[in-house]
Amino acid sequence: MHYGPALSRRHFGRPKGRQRLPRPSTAVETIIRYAAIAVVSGLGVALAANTWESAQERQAILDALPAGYSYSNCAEVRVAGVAPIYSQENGFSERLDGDGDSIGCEPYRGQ
Ligand SMILES: [Ca+2]
Repeated sequence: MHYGPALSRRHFGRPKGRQRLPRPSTAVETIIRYAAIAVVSGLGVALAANTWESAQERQAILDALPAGYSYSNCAEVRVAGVAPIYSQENGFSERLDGDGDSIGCEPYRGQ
């Protein structure tokens, strides 16, 4: 019986120096990969811009408060869209901060 190269290889493993390299990406795969990265990056930028805009609007609301004004309660703070409100900000009052951590009207505290 004759043992050919195929059988020898099966018995002794893959010959060294002939290991298969990963297939290089095709141009289409590369384009798709970069397009996906671009889309995800774009969403991130949009989200950051939106967050930044919201922060600007919130600050504008606080800046527009009359001097010395503070919100009566957290319902008012939330309706104004500025909750939570911090101790150094316009409109803050200690009555908005039941637990005294300098943050008024935190979510889920039942205030
Ligand atoms: Ca607090």
